[in-house]
Amino acid sequence: MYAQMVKTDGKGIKPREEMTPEEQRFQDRIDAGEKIEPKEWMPEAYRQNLIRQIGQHAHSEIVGQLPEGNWITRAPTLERKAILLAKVQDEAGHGLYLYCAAETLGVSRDELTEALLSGKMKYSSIFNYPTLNWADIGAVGWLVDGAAIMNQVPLQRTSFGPYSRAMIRICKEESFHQRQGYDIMMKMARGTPEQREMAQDALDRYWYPSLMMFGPSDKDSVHSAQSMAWKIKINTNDELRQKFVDQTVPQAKYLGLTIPDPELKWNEEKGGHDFSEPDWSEFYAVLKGNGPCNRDRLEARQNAWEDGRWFRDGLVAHAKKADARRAAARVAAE
Ligand code: BYC
Repeated sequence: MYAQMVKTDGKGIKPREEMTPEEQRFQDRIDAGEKIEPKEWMPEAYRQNLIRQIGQHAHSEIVGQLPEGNWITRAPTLERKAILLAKVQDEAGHGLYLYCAAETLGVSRDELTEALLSGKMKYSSIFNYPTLNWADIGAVGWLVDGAAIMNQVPLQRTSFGPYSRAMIRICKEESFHQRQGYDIMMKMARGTPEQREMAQDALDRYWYPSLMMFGPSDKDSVHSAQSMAWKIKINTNDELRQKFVDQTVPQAKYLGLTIPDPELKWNEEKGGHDFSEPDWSEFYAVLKGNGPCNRDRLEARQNAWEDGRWFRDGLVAHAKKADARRAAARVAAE
């Protein structure tokens, strides 16, 4: 209901016998692990689905700068400030790699931005939660970047060449981001009783929103089946959420913090933890625009877009003049 219905021929995955010979050849290439490059033939629904996922991923990187940017001026030391500044700058770079990858599919960055600002395209639900204090910056790095890495490492093997190559670069930087968050948490968790309390409170508030980052449970995921058949996605939402929980539990234990889930326990049989699902009604409310910070985040992007208009116009005017000069020089030389 809240999904952009990218048409996959009506009923999800098309059976092989209903595919055209071109579609069959395309699927064979995917199954053989080949990368698809921008100029090559691809089904229109594959192209649209990629634009949707890469575009939303790019928007998440850009909007994701806002909650952390909020703390650059208030970082507790010069070193923490420099580290946070570098991290936020990295996120801008990630957004740019991803917008470039999306552009190779024939959509412009202006179109993607307009779709974000009009609410047609989403960005990750997590960035609609506020960063109230310095411990939240630790929790964002540890949990949010930790969840992002869990999702992004397999995406390095995604079938679309430019997306896969962007993910390889992004993943290198994300591991540094996660470690800087964990380092802040370690300082706080081993600091004064008040600092420890702040670290626990940040974990309490960020735990379930971080679990929501992986998307709805598999039974409610609209795009997973087709996206996985096309290797746009490599794992299901629930598979990655489980891996994230299993990875994070010992990290919380090491910090001496408690994950806010009384149901959390090791399940020997499945070789993973049992845990409580997030409140999905909250997730859908956030997706509909009713999270704590949705309005602020979009307003900030809208203002940035308007404030930058003179600069974009200047660049286009400059490029046009340079083209005209080159054309005139060519004519003169003939
Ligand atoms: N937030 O069919 P489903 C980061 C939407 S941040 C908002 O399962 P799909 C970073 C979904 O788009 C992480 N919307 O979808 C870290 C769909 O609606 P539409 C960004 C969500 O695509 C620190 C509908 O719900 N990472 O990197 O198969 C600092 C149904 O879901 C969310 C990526 O974007 C959500 N959490 O699976 C800065 C990774 N979850 O589009 C930045 C790439 C679901 O039809 N993306 N929805 O309107 C993916 O791997 C997949 O798109 C998802 C969702 C796993 C997120």
